[in-house]
Amino acid sequence: MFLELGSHRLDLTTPQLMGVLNITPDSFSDGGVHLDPEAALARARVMVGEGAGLIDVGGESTRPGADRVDERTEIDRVVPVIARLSRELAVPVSIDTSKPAVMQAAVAAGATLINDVRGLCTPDALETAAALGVSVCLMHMQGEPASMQDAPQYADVVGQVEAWLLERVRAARAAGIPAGRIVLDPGFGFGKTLAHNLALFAALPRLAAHGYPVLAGVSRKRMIGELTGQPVGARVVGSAVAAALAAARGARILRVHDVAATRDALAVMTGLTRQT
Ligand code: HH2
Repeated sequence: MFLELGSHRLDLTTPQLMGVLNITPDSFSDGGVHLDPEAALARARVMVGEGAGLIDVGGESTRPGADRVDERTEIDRVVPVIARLSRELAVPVSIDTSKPAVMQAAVAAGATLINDVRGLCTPDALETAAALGVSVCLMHMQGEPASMQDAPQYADVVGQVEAWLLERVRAARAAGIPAGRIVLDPGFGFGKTLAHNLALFAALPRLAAHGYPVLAGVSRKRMIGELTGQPVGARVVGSAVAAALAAARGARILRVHDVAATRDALAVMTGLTRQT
C-alpha cells in the first residue's frame, strides 16, 4: 500500500511515523516551543533523523477547550515553516488544518497532505482539497474542541464513527478525490471518553478492513494519562506502546511527538513477533 504525496511515494507496507510539529503558543504538549521557524526546522530535522516518514505542521491547537484562531494568524504561523521544510527536508509535509484558505496557502508552500480533524466538513473545505489535488486525512470528531470533552455520547461509538468516516469517503470521492489519496482516522480523544477511545482502539482492524490507510493519533493524549496516571510530560513510554499496538492492529500512519521511542517500540514488536 502506497500513498502519493507530491513527488514522494509513502510506502505503507510498514507503518510510517508522522512527526508532530505544532507552531502554536498553546498546544497541549509542545505549545510555544516551535513558534520560531528556525526552532521548528531544527525540531523537524531531529524527527526525520529519528525516523519520521512525514512531518505534520499545525498552526491551531485542537486540544480540549482550545479556542479557534483566525486564518491570517494560522497562515502566518505555518507557511514560512512549511516552505522551509518542503525545500530542506527529504520527507513530505502535511498541514493540520480545517480552513480552506490555510489549505491553499500551505499547499502552495509545499504541503502534500491535508490533515483535517473536521473531516473536510467546513464550508468549501472538500472542494478546496479536491481542487488542490493532494492527499487527505479525514478524521472524526464529535462536537468542537471548545466543548467536545464535556459529555461525549454515542449509542455505538464504533458503528457511528465507522459510518461517518465512510460517508466522508463517499463525499470526498464524489468531489473528485481518488480513493488512493484518502487516509482515515477515528480521532482518538476528539469528543470521546476513555471507554469510547478503547472501543475504537480495539476496532482498528475493522476500520482498516475498508482498504484505506488508517492513521492513529494517541501520542501523549489524555487516554494515555488515564491508563498510566502520568502527566503530559511523562507519557512517552505509554504513547510508544500504544502506537506499536495500533500498528499491530492495522494502523499504517502513527502520529507521534516521540519519534525515536516509537521507532524502537515498533522495532521490538516487529522483531519479537516475526514468524521464524
Ligand atoms: N490529534 C491532534 C491534532 N491533530 N490529526 C489527526 N489526524 N489525528 C489526531 O489524533 C490528531 C490530529 C492533537 O494533538 P496535538 O497536535 O499534539 O495537540 P494540539 O491539538 O493541542 O495542537
